[in-house]
Amino acid sequence: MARKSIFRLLKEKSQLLAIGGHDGLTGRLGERAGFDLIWASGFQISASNGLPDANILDMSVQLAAACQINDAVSIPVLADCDNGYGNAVNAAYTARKFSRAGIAGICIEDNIFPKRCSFYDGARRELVSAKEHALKIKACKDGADGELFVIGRTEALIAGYSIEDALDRAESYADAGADAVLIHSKEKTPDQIIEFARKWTRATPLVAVPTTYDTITAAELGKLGCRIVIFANHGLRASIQAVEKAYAKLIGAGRASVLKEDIVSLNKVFELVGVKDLEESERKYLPTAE
Ligand code: SPV
Ligand code: MG
Repeated sequence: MARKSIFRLLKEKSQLLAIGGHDGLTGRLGERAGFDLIWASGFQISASNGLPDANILDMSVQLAAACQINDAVSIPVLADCDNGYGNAVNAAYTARKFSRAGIAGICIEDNIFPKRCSFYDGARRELVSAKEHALKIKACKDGADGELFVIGRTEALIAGYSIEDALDRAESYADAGADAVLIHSKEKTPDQIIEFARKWTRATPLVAVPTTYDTITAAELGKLGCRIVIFANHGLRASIQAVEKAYAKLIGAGRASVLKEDIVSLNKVFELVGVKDLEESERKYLPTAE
């Protein structure tokens, strides 16, 4: 069955929930849990390479990870394409490559190149001008091969700008043709997002990433007009905690059975990666001994 587009899913459902992934397995677990989209998270892809989220990995590595997820799932993949890996020319090429690879959507943020993860401390964050980013979004829409859902993301609130500045930026990204606008915040409460959403008058849907303001529900964000909610990195963080605990137990006990209650069975892994299909193919296509 053909994979549904994000445009189509947004017509069918009032809200889409995305879960961060970085490879085929994390994508598949997200699909099985019932999420609508897999967010090919730059943060997670970087972390899974043991690297910070700072444009250290290049576009082709992010594309390969998004393709790995795309191949493992049948729901759409929404790829975090950071700042488009350069200027509007780089971003247009990014849009073409991701769309040709069958990735359903991309998200482009107004951080300068190289970017730094929204949550890292340090020097005042610099953004490209609203005009430059709006043109970048237009370049992505024009550069895509076929239907590509393009999210224009503003880091205005992350960079310490006012709600009004964030609204101005978001409006210019909507005017430039963004299919949705992601408004990001690193506050512990959702107040900024609530104020922004209440003042948002465009028809362009909003996207929220409730990582730090984590008590608000997706349903509450939906009432504010957030048609897409991205739980960006929770799989990664759950697995780091689980693996750290298991390793500590194992090295302490020196006996694998100590982890009986903490790990899935081998059969569960076999099932997740499709060993039944492998066996079926072997029966069908490999010659049997005479
Ligand atoms: C990511 O998952 O890489 C994101 C979301 O961009 S966040 O890390 O919250 O900025
Ligand atoms: Mg990111």
